[in-house]
Amino acid sequence: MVKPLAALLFAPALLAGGLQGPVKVVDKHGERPTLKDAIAILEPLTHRADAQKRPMLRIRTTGKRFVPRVAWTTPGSPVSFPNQDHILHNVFSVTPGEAFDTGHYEPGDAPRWTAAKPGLVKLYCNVHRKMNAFLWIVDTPWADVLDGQKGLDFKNVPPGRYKLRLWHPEVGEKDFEVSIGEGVTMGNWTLQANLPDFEPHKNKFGKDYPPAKDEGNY
Ligand SMILES: [Cu+2]
Repeated sequence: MVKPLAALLFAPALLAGGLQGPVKVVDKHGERPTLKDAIAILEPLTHRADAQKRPMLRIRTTGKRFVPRVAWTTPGSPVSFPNQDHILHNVFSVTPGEAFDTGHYEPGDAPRWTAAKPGLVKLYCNVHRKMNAFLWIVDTPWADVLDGQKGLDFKNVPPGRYKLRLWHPEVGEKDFEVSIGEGVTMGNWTLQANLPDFEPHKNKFGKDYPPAKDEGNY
């Protein structure tokens, strides 16, 4: 029986679907043992599902790294950058529409920022050339960083058509269209990692980073 579209539009809360299945990241050495830094975002194509405001997302600087390196939140939700090192950091983004600059900040400080619009924000540190992080701003309730998991497991997803976006720093974005029915819809996805682990970038002034005295400490 064909369901009238109106039923899908107005009754999604009554029907609980789901999307599950393994995700693999493969490179020239074969399948990677972990999905570290992979993220999955599920966006409805056939109905609206508004993203909720999220609690404070903390992206720590520790050991001259951002932790987590890949994260997500929603437009208007707060983000902070606690400095847990014993040195100064300076987080910035030059992503169009999401540019910001914390300036230098001390150990123990945690400057705050709020994302405006959906998209990928690339975060760097103006002091440390090799620090990078990726923050997805998503306008959907369904997003998940896949670290420590074998694959997707989205629950409480109303039936309908969705765009599934899978992303990893060394893969880029791969989009899939999926139809989710009542009950759990299964799938499996393979991502090819063939981009460099570290994308070269300029500092916040658009210049090359000066040679760092402590480059050997990474
Ligand atoms: Cu830094």
